[in-house]
Amino acid sequence: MRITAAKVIVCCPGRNFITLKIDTDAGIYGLGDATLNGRELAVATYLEQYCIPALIGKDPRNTEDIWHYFYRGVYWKRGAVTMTAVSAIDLALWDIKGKALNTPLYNLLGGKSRERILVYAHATGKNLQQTIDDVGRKVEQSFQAVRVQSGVAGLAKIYGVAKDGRSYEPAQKGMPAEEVWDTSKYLNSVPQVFEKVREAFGHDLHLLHDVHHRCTPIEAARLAKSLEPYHLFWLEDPVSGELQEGLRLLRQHSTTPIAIGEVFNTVYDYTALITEQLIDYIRMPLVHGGGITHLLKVAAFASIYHIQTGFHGATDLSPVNLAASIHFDLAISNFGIQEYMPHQEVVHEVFKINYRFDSGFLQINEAPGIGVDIDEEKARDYPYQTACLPVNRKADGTMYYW
Ligand code: GCO
Ligand code: MG
Repeated sequence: MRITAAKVIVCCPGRNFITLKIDTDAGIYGLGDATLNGRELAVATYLEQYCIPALIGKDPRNTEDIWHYFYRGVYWKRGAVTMTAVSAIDLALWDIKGKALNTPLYNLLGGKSRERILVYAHATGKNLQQTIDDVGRKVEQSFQAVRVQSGVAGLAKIYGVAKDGRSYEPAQKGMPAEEVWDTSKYLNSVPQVFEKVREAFGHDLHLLHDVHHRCTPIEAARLAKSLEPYHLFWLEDPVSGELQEGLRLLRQHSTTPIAIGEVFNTVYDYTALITEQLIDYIRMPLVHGGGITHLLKVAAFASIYHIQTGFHGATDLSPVNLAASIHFDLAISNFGIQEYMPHQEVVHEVFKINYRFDSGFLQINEAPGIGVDIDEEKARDYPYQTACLPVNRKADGTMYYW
């Protein structure tokens, strides 16, 4: 089998998505997600200018060799743009492999280790009451795990809290919006939120929280310690991702489980976090972390240290990534949980999906490969729109982490 053509499909059904489509002489094509929120066209250009010409003529079944061609073979390695392109190629090739063998992707990864995938939902509110109401809605929808993000008095806008009645989407049209941050107000507020949520919903519901990289190591240690009575499923990204040593301080002070890595791209971003057992869940998604080929190795490496997966699954990753994640989650033995934010309905005009949510879990059908298809004509109805993630400043104007 040979690769005969490949193209990048850019569309914006509610938000921007980049999809790589690889064609073969067997009449089979594969799809890979290449969406990098707010930097979409950088990946599209990388693929179009530097990868697609080199793919033509290669045997798509050689996923290992092709992965190394675009990773090891390239002098300028790693980084979000490069690795998202590598991921998209890898996902499309595994999609082709599954279709060629007429079997769902999970069968190529070891078969099923479980029948369904535990997911967590997002609950948000501008204040405590709204947040508790939203957790209640997720419980009614049968979610067994809920990530809780609440507004903080005195902060106008905050990561994770949706605009009234809308699902949360942090990217905004045009150049980055500016938000104002105050760690002290945040640290005082979060434990009170979890105290009330536990009071209202008891102790069986799994609760999660995302700090979004906003604490220094000692602040993160204080937060993790103060949340211990509410035994979170995990505390996510408590410190900035690039400072691996920061997690040591947190670990000395708290038993709250830690998840980290949605901004990581290769195993080299977190070898210390894994080997020193400074985290409990890895979050690097297939779409940014080198696809199936790399994540299989990272998940196996993490499993030796009793670390589980909890893949990033925000709506800025396309249905192709979510379906691929479900296959992966079904197959590996150290699966922990999957983030699940349902895409807006308009997304499903373009992407035809093969998974469904049922009673707290995601399930996938037996379509071969990854199993998601794209309607290219529909995609053309939704052209790209410039949109960026916000930036954050402290009240005195100092640039901070968003
Ligand atoms: C999450 C993430 C997202 C990111 C977003 C950035 O845990 O789901 O933190 O909300 O902010 O994916 O593009
Ligand atoms: Mg996060």
